[in-house]
Amino acid sequence: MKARTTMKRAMVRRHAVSSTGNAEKDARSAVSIEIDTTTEADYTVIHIRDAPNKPGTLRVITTALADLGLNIDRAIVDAANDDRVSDCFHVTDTSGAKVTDAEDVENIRTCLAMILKTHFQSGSDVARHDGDERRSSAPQGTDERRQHDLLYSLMDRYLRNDVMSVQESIVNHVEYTMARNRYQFDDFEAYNAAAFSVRDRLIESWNDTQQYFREKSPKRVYYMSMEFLMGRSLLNSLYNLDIKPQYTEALRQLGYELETLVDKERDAALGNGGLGRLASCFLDSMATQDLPAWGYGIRYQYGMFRQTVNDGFQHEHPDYWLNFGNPWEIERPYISYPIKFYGGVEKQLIDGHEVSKWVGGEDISAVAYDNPIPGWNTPTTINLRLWSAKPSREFDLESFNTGDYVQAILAKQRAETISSVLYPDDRTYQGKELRLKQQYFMVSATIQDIIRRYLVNHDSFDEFPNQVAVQLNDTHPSLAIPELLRLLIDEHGLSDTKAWEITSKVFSFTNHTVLVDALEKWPVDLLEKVLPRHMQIIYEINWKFISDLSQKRGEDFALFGRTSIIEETTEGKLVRMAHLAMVGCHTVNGVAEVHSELLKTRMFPDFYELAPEKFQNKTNGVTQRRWLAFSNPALRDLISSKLGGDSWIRELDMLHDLDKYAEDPEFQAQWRAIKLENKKKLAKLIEEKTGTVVSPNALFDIQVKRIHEYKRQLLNVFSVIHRYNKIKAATPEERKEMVPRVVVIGGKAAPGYDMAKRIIKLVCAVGEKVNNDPDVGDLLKLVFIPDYNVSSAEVIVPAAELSQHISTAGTEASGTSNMKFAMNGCLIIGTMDGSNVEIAEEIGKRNMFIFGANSADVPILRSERARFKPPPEFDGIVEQIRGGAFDWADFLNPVCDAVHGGADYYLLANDFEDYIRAQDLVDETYKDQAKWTTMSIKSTAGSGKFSSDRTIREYAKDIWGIEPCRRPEPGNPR
Ligand code: NBG
Repeated sequence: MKARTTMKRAMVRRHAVSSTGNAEKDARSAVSIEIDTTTEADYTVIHIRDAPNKPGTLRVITTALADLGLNIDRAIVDAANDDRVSDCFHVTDTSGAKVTDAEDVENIRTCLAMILKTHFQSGSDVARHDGDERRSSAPQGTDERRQHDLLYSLMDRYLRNDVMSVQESIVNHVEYTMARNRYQFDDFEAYNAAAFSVRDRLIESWNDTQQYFREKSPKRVYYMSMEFLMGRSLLNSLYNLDIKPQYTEALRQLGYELETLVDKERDAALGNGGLGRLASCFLDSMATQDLPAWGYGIRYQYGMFRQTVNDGFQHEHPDYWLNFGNPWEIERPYISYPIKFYGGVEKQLIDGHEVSKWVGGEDISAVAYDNPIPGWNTPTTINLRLWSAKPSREFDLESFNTGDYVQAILAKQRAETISSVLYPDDRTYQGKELRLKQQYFMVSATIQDIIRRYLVNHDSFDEFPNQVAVQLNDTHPSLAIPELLRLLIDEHGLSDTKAWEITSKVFSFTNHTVLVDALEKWPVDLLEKVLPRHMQIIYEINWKFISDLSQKRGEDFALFGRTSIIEETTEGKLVRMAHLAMVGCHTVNGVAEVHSELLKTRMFPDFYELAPEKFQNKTNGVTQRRWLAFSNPALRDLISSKLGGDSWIRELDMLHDLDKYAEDPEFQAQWRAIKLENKKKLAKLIEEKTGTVVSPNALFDIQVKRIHEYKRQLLNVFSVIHRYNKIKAATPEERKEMVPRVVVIGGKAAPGYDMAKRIIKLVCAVGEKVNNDPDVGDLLKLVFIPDYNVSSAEVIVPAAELSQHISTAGTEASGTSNMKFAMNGCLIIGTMDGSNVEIAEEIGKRNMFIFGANSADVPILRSERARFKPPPEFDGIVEQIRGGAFDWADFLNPVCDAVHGGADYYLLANDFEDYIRAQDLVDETYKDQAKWTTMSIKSTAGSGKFSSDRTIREYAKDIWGIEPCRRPEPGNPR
């Protein structure tokens, strides 16, 4: 018996065609089938000639032959022209013998003719575009040409998305990818198999998109970020690929609920909060708008820690998100780049030129993991490339040669630490060496990858700025500037001037903070040790910058000191990363209008004066796909029913039209019914996570975000205590008039942020008291929802009726959850800070609950706070906490100290009364459900501006200079 040969191993050779074969021509498809039993000693040869070049033909034939019990030993595919193909198969029967029996031959021919006829008449398979690549790269030699044709024929169609095919692909993954029994797999395995089968479809789309980008070679944007807070992928991919109904049904028939499987996925939590989530929303918008874009970041082994809260104390647990595999990524072991640390710089003479060489030190490798990012309602799938640190091959070899095997293993472990953990602090920079190494690791691998891609079709760097735009998500990746210079000068031999000319046209930088103190600075000593060559380059950049400045402004040493990239302090010199970014980038932008103004006036006034044209605003946005259409499907359907379809999911401004229905009682009733259902789901989640039962009929009031003093969760707790006191003091009659409220607070505290942890404790302590007080009942509940993350946000946001964005004015750069809440018809109670200001412009202040000092007044109030007399209510609450009303008085004292006795940096006491006034107005308004619903509908209607699609369009046009590049729809001619 001959071993069965797979198609992939088929030998492709030309064989003479027998003239003795009998041919049958089907009139409709004009296929000729000849079966030759004489020419070859060991094989029966089947010729199929002049078949229409329809995708899937090869698979249909090979499946039919297999069904007939034939082994295919060789296959020759000859796509003579674009319309017709001729295939030839050498086959044997199950025992490995040639088929000669006339009846068998006839049977084969009839079956093939029938099957092909059906195939050519049906129209279900979708052709993949061969693209220019096929034509241009088709080899000239006959054999190679045929191998090429065979490959294209084998990959000429997309996977089918009917229920049967989906099931087939799921169970195939159960068996062949996960090696599980086809009839016995649990929910997690079913999730994995479904995810792998979706990934197959993503890969097809990804491959074809990348191929199209390669052909068209447009200018690309590279979004570099140390954080991507992606959340889950299954549902998002199913929606974006428009295959959710088929998967739901396919799984249902197999005995699984899609909804249950969705919950089996671990969040990809490679980010802290707003900055990382913004990066993920941007990827979605770039893909949906067909931009030739790439995301670049780090594949942390441990993402954002998992938070548990025991007795009110936060505990951090490692996030083992990769332990059970990650079906969404594609490992690319062959895409790897060397990354160096430490060592020194030598001058070498090369071709008579003195060149700097970074030598010695430690070498590791950065290995690529690709994560396909599908767009919505488009054939485009872009890539998020995350780097993982591995030991370099050279290093291993060295250790092997010196016989130090154990050292080699230890070095391997050391190398891997670089991408092991995400730093969980989103605002303070601790100057840790490992963090610096992470930044450089990401930056260097990315820039090397960008250069490699560019050089595929360029032989000089002249076109580089016309082909490459790099966006730096905050200063974290700003070492990319000296790294590009280093590679251009030291590795590619460009002059300093030329290299700078190119570099200064490539990068742009987004700032995400309002506080000058929060800007990233690295000690020169550390940079010099870890990246000696980069430190030299930074000095050169600075020297050039200061020289230019002195030409323009004369010897203004104070100005030099303020703007220099190097800051001299008593503890030593520091590199100001924001200044490096400012000097090396062609634009800098803030993330909301007020923030961008603060950049000019408060944070970088000197730079603004020197180069006002560099400064821009790009108000943040969020993707309405994940945050409204997918996480709130009932609301999506209701909106679509009024807006004549779902085009608004791409053009969010269309939501304006909902204004018409804001007062329509029937629409309002539907709107409220959806909210109620969403609240029930959240009530269930709250009970599961905290054990507290809350009534879905209460007003759901939410504040979920990282715990920070500036975000003022404390002010929220104070108002809860105030409410509690009011309930306790009220008569039963008065209590009947009160609006029941569920206050939900959630968010993580940085592990080293003591005050934030005490605030969590206070929330829990107050919750403990209030939730168990029989006088209070359903009138008030306060719950701290642990481990707030993207997936819990997908349940929380659609259920919220009121959400709190109450930072001290001038402290929150933008805030983005406010946008998600508003989109979902949630009213905002907030200060005139960050993007609240623009939300108020769009939705109307009268549809929000605005309170508090404005950002212009804050500095004055702050300077006067020692003399400020807090309202008696406020003092009373402080005394209550100090006096042990919620127990833990000693532990909670520092929290009180921070807002009392002239401290109160974030002005809680100043804003308290106005905040309570706004809260009272919330209650009053809620009593009038028609009015509340009108405001809720108007919130959604006014949130069109806050789509990240709009933000990305602005970046593309004003900063990156890139255009959409959409590959043709599969199945449509270009
Ligand atoms: C955050 C700001 C938010 C802003 C996001 C996204 C960081 C360092 N900054 O206000 O605090 O919405 O960035 O721009 O995470």
